[in-house]
Amino acid sequence: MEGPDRTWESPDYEPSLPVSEKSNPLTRDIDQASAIGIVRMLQACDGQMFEEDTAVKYQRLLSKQVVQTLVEVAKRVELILKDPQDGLVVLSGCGTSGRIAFLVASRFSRRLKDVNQSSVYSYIIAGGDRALLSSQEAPEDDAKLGRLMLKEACEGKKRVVFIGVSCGLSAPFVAGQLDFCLRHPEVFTPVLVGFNPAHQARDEPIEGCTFTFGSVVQRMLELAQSQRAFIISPAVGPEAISGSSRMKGGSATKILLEVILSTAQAAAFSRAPLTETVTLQYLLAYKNAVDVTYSRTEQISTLVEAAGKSLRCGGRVCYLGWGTLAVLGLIDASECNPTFGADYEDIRGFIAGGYVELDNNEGPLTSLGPDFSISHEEFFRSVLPSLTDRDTVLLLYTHSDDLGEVAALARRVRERTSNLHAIYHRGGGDNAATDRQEVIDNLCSSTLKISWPSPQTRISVHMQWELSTKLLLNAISTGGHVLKGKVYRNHMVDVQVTNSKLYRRAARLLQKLSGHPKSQCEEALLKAIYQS
Ligand code: S6P
Repeated sequence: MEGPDRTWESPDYEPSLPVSEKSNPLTRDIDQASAIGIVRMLQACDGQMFEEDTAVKYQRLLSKQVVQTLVEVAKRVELILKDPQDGLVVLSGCGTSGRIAFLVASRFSRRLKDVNQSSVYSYIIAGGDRALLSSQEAPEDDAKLGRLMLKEACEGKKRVVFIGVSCGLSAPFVAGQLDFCLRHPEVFTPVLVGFNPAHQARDEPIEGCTFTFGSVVQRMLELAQSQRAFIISPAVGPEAISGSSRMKGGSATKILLEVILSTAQAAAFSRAPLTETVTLQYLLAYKNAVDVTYSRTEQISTLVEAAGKSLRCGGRVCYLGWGTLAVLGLIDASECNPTFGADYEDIRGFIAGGYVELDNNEGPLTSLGPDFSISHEEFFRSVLPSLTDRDTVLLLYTHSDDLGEVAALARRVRERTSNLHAIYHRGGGDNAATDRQEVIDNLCSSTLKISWPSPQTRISVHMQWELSTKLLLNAISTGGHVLKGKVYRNHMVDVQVTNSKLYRRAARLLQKLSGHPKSQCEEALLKAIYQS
C-alpha cells in the first residue's frame, strides 16, 4: 500500500507560506475531478489530520507534546468546573473558529445544565452573533474589538481560562484578546489553538497596536515554559481548497476543544483520571469517526453530484436538520459566501425550533434580513412553495430525533421535489429499522445511514456524529461548488477581499497565476477593490 503523500512537509514546498495557506498537492487537480474523485481527495486530505509526526518538522494532532498540553489545559478547566464561582472558560475566534467555539460552548453548557451544574462556558465570535450565520470578515482585523468583547464577557470574573482559536495563527481579533490576557495574568490563563507551528504566526503590523500575532505568540512561548500560557498548534496539513480553514481547521478545532472540555468534565464530575492515555483515546475516537464516514465514498459522491447539479443549473441546496446537526448545516451554509462567492440562497440551512434551539447569546436575529430566517416554518413559508426538482433537499437527523416529525417533513418536501436525500446517524448498535425510518427511506432518493458502535471511551457518540456530519456537509458544499466551476486548481477564485488575510491571499494568487510582479498585482487588486 502506498504511504501518505508528505510533499507539503518538505522545506522546499511553498517555503514562504505557513501550512494553513499552502496548496495541498493531493488536490491540485480537484477542479478536473468527478464527484467520486473529489470525495476521494477530501478523504485523503482529512486523513492527514491524524498522520503521525516524522523526524522533527511539525507537531501533529497525535504528537506527545500536543497530548500533554491538552491534559494540562483540561486540568485548568477542571479547576474552574470544581469551583465555578467567579470562574469562566471563554472560547473565542473569527469566522469558522468562532462558530465552532459557539457550537462547543453551547453543547457543554447544556451538559452542565443537565447535571444541575452552573454554566462556566462562554463564546465570543468576531462580529457578534450575526457572524454565526453570515460572513463577517472585517471584524477579524480589529484587535481592539477583540479585547473589548473579552473584557465585557469576563466582567467581575477572577479566574478565566481563555481559549483563542485562529487556525492560521493570524487573526488580529484573537491577538488582541491574547495580549489582554497576557497583561492580566492574575485573572487569565491564555490558551492559543491553531494549526501552524508557532514560528509561522503572522508577523504583520496590526492597526493601532504595538504587537503582532507573532510577538504575542513569542510572549506566550516564554510563559508556556512555566505553564502560565499554552499553545496547541499541531499541523494538520494544507487545506483541500487552499486557505479554506473551515475544513480541516474547523474539524480539528472541534476535536481539540471537545477533547479538552470532555476530559475536564469527566475528571471534575466522575473522577475519571485526566491522563495522556485517556486523551489519546479520545483523539483516536475522532479518527475512527473520520474513517467510518469516508467508508461511504459512493454515497457521499451521490450527494456531491446532486448538489453540483443543483448549483450548476441555478437551483438551491437546502439542509433541513434537527439539533446540533442542523447547527452544522447552518454553519456550512454560511461559509459558502466567503469561500465560493455564493448567494445566501444557493446553500441554506434550517433548524427545527429556530432560534430557541440555536440558543445563541443575542437571541433571534430574524430582523436582520431573510438570510437570518432559519426555522423549518420559515422554510415552509419562503422556500417550499417554489421548490422544484432542480433543488436538492437534505435531511440531517439522528435516532434521538423525532422520526415522526422527520417523516412528516419529508412528505411535504416530496410533494414538490423528488431530489430529497437524508443523512441519518444511529448509535449504540441499534440496527433495527423502524416503520418511520422506512417511510423516510421510501420518500428519499438516497439515505446515507451510519450505524455507530458504542464508543470505547467516554466520548459522546453525538460528537462523533457531529464531526461526521461536518465532513459530509463540507464535502457536499465544497464538491458542489467545485463541480459548478468555482475553484481553479485548488484555489478559491470567487472570493471577496474583505480583510487583510484575504487581501494577502488574493495578491499572492494573482502573482501565482499571472506571473506578474507583486507590485503590479497589488495595484490591479486595489483597482478591482475600489473599482477604479
Ligand atoms: C475559512 C473561513 C474564515 C475563517 C476566518 C478565521 O474557511 O471562511 O471565515 O474561519 O477567517 O480564520 P482563522 O485562521 O483566524 O481561524
